[in-house]
Amino acid sequence: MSASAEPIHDEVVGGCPLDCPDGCSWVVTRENGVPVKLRGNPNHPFTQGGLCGKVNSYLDHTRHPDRLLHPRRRTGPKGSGRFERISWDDALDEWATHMRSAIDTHGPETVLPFVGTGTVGLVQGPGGLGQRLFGLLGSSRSLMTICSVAGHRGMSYTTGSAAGMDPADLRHSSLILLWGTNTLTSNQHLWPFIEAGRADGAPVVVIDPTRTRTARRADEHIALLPGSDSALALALMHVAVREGGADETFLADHTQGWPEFARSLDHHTPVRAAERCGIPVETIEALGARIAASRPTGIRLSMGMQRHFGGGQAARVISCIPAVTGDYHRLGGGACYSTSPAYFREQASIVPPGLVTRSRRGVPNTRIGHALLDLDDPPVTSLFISGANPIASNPDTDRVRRGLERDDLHTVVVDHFMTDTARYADIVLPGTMQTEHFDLHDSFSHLSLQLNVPVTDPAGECLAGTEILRRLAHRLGVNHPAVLADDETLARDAVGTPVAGGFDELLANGWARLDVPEPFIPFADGFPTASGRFEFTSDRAEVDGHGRLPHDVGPYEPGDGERLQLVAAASHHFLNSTFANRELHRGREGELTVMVHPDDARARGLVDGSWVTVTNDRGAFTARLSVTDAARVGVAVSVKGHWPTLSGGANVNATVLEADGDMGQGAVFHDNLVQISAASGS
Ligand SMILES: Nc1nc2c(c(=O)[nH]1)N[C@H]1C(S)=C(S)[C@@H](COP(=O)(O)OP(=O)(O)OC[C@H]3O[C@@H](n4cnc5c(=O)[nH]c(N)nc54)[C@H](O)[C@@H]3O)O[C@H]1N2
Ligand SMILES: Nc1nc2c(c(=O)[nH]1)N[C@H]1C(S)=C(S)[C@@H](COP(=O)(O)OP(=O)(O)OC[C@H]3O[C@@H](n4cnc5c(=O)[nH]c(N)nc54)[C@H](O)[C@@H]3O)O[C@H]1N2
Ligand code: SF4
Ligand SMILES: [Mo]
Repeated sequence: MSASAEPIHDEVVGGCPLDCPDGCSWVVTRENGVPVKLRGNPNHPFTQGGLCGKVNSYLDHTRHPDRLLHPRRRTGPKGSGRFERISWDDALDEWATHMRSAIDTHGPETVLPFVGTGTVGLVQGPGGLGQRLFGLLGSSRSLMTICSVAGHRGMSYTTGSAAGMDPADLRHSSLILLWGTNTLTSNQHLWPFIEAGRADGAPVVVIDPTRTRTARRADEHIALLPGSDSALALALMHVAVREGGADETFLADHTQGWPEFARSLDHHTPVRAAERCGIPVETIEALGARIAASRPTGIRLSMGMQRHFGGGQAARVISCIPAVTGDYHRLGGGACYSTSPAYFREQASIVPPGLVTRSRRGVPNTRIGHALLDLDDPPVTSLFISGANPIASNPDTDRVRRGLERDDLHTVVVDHFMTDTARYADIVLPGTMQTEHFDLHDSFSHLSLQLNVPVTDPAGECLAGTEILRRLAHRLGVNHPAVLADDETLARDAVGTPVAGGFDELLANGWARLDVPEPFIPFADGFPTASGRFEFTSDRAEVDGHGRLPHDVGPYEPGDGERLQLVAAASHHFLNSTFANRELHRGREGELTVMVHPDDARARGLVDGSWVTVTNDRGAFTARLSVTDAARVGVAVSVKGHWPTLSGGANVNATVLEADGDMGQGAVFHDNLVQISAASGS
């Protein structure tokens, strides 16, 4: 072989686009300009060189034979999946023509952009994509309620920010509480930091109704009833105070309303909580005493525990624990729900203020059924879905489906695959993947920004979401420069000043730590609340209808001794419904399964391995039964993400209630009573 035939290799740093706390930085190796290898960035302090089992094969994802490569127009009934190939010009002309006539007839709020979490990039994801164009048009605004809003709202009343510590500082904790998080599945790059804390003597306690793979690796697992976290946390503080764990100096100097809150704890005895949580009194006594004695306690709470009717209040209550013990001021102490508020400045600037305010009607993205079936002033008649698969991921599939079936609704879906949702579109457009477009990423578990530059041309005729909307804007006659800005400009606008070296450092390194102190003791100079103190009492919460004091709010559907509480959280091998159409991932994950405790199976005459029907008055799905004490009595356990069309027609969300949680109209995915019986014919 001649020397000139030697392949040329280069490496480009980018980042994972997925809605995962870890926000990994990755390195793509190219051979003669073609991506051939993908690995975690060894220089990134949180990624530490590894990705995850879901994403290692991402380059295969980009070349998957089922990938959408051309625009398509539907030729069969909605849902049939029958489409024909059309040109980009035809697709965009048809969309623009329809949207203009919808706006003429009903006004701009008839347009609903629904941008999901397929990518959470600040440019291509829900924070940025289309915000400027749709803001300028005055269309309805999609509110990101589906994931984490209740917890953020709950903590805003006490600490003022959900970024209550750097999760990596759990390595400095003396006691580690993993509260409603399946870390080894949905936040796995945090695990080495937890192990480092454990190696230094910190016990790891998992508080989760299910014996997850994380719970199995912990020193203690507290399997409380779903939706009872506030009761547990209040009782733990009751015990910790009684055992002398209150830091009176911190409480006097840095908090508001402590005497009133302390009095309210009197009622929250371990005996009372034990009954509400379905756990032994001794468990609560022992953990309360441990919290009193351990300086500091580090709490990683996560989204699972707030997907309940009382979820916002639960986050508010749990955030009180490190205030009682003064641990917010100690390295390795505090409560971190999400580091995303640490990035607040740049998220705010992706949409110039003048372009946000023209949209008046906010539509929670958990309530797409309601938006499509109930709104009539004006009705939604022009729907744009990008990066979302509501037939798989939204509550109450039947309502979502009926909404999408409406004859007078024009739907455009941008995705990578013909998802269950795309089948209902009038027009399906092929979007670029992460190796093909420009983006910028924050994280909800660490403190750096990741830049992603395209490393290859788009597959087929795929276009980035931003480019699709620029082309649509031209056709709608919208020529505002902020709307037509290119992707790099959007990213530059978004960065503002939060990294020390600015955008150029990001361009050079692919990632940069936020310009925040190291170590990160977020409340060392005061809490970002109205008083500057930690607010046990909150006038604002009272005005908002959430009570002056943090308190216990029960589930919407509490266990009734007969039906089971169904919790369906993150699967290990899918990311929401992403990858759930891939053989590799489906093979590892297995079929849709529901776990129940042996006592609950016996009471219903159900046999391990048989097919069962899981029902309530909202709908039903069929699953394989696994009889195991990993599920506690009274609770059924499944996972989110299976595609209904690949799982017998329905997944868990057929049974989930489409309703608002207590705060921020958050989702109530895990607040769900079901009946389980043998599937007919089995
Ligand atoms: N592999 C994988 N990783 C993911 C995802 C995925 O689908 N797969 N999804 C991503 C997304 S979008 C998000 S938002 C995060 C979500 O990840 P998490 O924030 O961890 O949320 P969940 O997976 O919903 O639930 C986590 C745990 O909470 C428990 N839980 C449910 N109800 C309660 C309760 O009332 N109290 C307590 N204490 N625990 C409860 C569940 O049993 C579950 O083990 O993960 C991200 N990472
Ligand atoms: N039962 C139950 N249901 C849940 C949850 C639960 O805990 N339990 N969790 C909820 C949570 S936390 C979330 S965040 C939601 C997630 O729900 P969604 O936001 O709907 O996420 P996905 O279902 O993964 O669908 C994302 C789609 O985006 C596509 N995609 C990926 N990248 C891009 C891109 O760059 N451009 C475009 N146009 N498309 C792209 C993917 O192919 C995929 O089809 O699900 C919720 N659903
Ligand atoms: S899904 Fe999460 S863990 Fe996996 S590569 Fe992406 S950010 Fe990292
Ligand atoms: Mo999420």
